[in-house]
Amino acid sequence: MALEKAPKLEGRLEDIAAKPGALEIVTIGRAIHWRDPEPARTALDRGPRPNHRPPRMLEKFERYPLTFGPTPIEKLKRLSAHLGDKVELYAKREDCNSGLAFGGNKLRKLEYIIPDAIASNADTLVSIGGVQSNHTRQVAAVAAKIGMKCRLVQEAWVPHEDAVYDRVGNIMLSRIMGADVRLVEDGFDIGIRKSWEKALKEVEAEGGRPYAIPAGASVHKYGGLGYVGFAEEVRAQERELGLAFDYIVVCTVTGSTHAGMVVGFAKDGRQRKVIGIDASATPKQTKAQVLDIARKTAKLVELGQDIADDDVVLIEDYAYPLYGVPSEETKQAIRVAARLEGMITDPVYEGKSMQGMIDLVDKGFFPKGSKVLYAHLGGAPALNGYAYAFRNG
Ligand code: 5PA
Repeated sequence: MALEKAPKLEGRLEDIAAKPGALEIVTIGRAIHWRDPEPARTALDRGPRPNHRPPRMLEKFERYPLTFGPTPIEKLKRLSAHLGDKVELYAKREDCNSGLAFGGNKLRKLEYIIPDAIASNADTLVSIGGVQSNHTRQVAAVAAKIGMKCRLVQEAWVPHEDAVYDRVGNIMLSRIMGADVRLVEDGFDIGIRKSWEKALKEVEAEGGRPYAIPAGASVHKYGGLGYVGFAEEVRAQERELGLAFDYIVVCTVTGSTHAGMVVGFAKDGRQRKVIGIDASATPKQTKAQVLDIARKTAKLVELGQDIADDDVVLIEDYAYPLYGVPSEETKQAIRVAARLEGMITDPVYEGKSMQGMIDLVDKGFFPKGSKVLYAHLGGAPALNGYAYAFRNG
């Protein structure tokens, strides 16, 4: 079959090339390529777009844009109706926040961490997670995008049924993006891990310049900032939409997503309306980590008020049977959200917070008429590792 001819664009290309900072045309054979003569002037390098101004609480922090901008909020009309229209459910689609390897919550966090990585003169991002970690996949994508190397430690956090669990989904994407992926046998723990510290030393011993990003980008000095920004973004969207959310539902594991929200929503007194759904199955440790990150982040952004123990609301009832293993109820919640809204949640994180939200609506936890915002934090690629669980849909 004949190749399609290159489109005739000469006239238009001249116009484009005349503009300052425009693309330069390079002809190689018959194909026409575009080259940016001033890489520092691409839209992303120029920094936030006008509709993506830094949230006020974060003005003093440097941000490296990795996301499209404010994430959409959509009404979950059919799911609300299915639950008897007792409350109005909405979703903020953090899962659609970026073109970087399917996006997700870590990109919002990494926007405030990457400037530090670049300033440190590192050449390798080093991070850790389970075999199907979404976080490590997003670190791999960012490393590719900014031209750094990436070393990932993938621990055996989850007992699994699928033979290809360590070949598909997130880990496959990280491999495709060129990350150096190392599997280790250690089990689940959200704390600082020996295997990760070892990887940092190894990269150094090999002559590299590592930059350390802990599990979930959480226990990092800037790990909580991204989700402070989420709260400010929600406030701006509430003004536009002419409504206010009574509750925000968030899945919690390594803690900086929830912690950032607590600090961000403390600004208008809504921190206890952030309902964390634990998916770690080690809730004591997770809650302590959320509190610690929230307190440090509050200082960092000069919130001007203390974070109390009770400001972190973490519901422990839905993480069973284990981290990374979906219960029958979690699988059912995934099907319900998929069949009523076409919205895909995963068996490790969002399926559990979806299950939690549905159950809390059923139980009357939210007063009648409440507006509940479900933070959809991503994670769908992991579904590929759970084909057996969904073999019949
Ligand atoms: C993750 C985390 P926190 O870790 O900030 O509490 O976020 C929980 C969470 N939803 C919620 C999705 C889709 C997530 O990926 N993922 C981790 C990973 O390694 O992917 C850090 C655990």
